[in-house]
Amino acid sequence: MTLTARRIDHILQDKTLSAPLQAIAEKILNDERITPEEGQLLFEKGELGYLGALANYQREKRHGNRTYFNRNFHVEPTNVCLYTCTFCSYSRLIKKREEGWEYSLEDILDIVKKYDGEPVTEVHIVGGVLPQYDVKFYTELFKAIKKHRPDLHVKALTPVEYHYIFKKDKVTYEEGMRIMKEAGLDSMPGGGAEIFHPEIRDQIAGGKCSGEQWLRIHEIWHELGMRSNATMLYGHIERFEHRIDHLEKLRQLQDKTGGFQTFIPLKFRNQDNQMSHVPESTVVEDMRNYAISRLYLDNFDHIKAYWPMIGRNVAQMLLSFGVDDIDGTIDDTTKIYSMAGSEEQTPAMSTRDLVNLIRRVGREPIERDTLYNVIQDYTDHVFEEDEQFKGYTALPVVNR
Ligand code: V47
Ligand code: SF4
Repeated sequence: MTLTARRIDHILQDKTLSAPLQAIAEKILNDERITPEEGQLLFEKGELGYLGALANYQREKRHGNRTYFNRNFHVEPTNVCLYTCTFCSYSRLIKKREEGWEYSLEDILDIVKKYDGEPVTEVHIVGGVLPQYDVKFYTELFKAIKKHRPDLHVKALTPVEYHYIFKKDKVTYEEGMRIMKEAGLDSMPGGGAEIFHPEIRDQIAGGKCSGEQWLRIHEIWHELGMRSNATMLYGHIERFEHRIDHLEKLRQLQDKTGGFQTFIPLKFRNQDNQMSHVPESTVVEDMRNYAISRLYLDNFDHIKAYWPMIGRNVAQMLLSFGVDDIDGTIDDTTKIYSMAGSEEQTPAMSTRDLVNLIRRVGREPIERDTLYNVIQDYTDHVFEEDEQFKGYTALPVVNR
């Protein structure tokens, strides 16, 4: 019997488990959908071991040991923003704008050009909202990137920016997303979702697009045959019912369009923002949240951990709690920088570091492109630098 099967068997034999939790476990093992009430119960009563075993069962059923990563780089056109989301360190800068940066199209192209010859497959563009970054700016930017490097996947902006620029330039969402597609936009990242429920959204992200508008822009994008991601910013002032409401809305839209690829839970970090007084969630709560996300979003292929925010060690553990994808800068050019409020003050890893992080917990690292086409299987790849450590990592006590 495999370890996963033993863990599941243990749950089913557990006489101390309440009847409702036993019933949910059976549903999950039979691939039946859990209800919002059952999701709520998992948040309230599901213990870490129970949730982990079930989420890992689903993860391995879908992906075996495969763990995906891609090589991308981030461009942030500006770190100044006219919105005032209380969890965000960018919002403070509007009052002292001179301390931030506001890149021109040429500045951004220069950043893109720095990666010429590097084996990156994706540029992720996201930042603050300012009036000069409008439909004209972004369509020219996407066209210019595509002209310079046609094979680079442009994953850019969120409904927060799109809602703002379409309103400002008086174009409908439908028209606007079609214009973006024609200009070269390949996919949309999952940001700006925060918590959809207005009771929380109005307090932490007032003024920017509503939950409904976020969902509608993704829906229109999916109807154009395109793909996107989704996130949830958790662990601040929301309650479990708001998380379930968020997950339920995503699940319903995914039933309708099938256009989401990946769900990324984002742990609220409390440094350098207006919510610094709100304590951060514990690691146990983080792991429970990832596991429940895997169980609830039965129509999402992938659950991703963004390691610069959650930390490498927790990301590694999450590979046994439903996560099958690890994201974060892989910088083989040794550029190091810091990121306020995140777990990692040096959020750059080499391909070798990331591959080894995945292999050390018995998983198979697969480099993918943005649309999950396999680029390279690193399971048995030998890096020159690792030759000397072979004996050490093969110790049974490490790999058990
Ligand atoms: O929308 C802002 C979040 C998001 C904080 O789609 C914070 O592949 C925690 O969406 N603590 C942007 N989170 C990042 C994002 C993302 C990241 C990686 C991959 C993908 C993808 C998307 O970051 C924002 C907001 O929800 N955020 N401030 C904070 N203090
Ligand atoms: Fe920060 Fe985005 Fe809110 Fe602007 S809209 S304050 S960048 S989270």
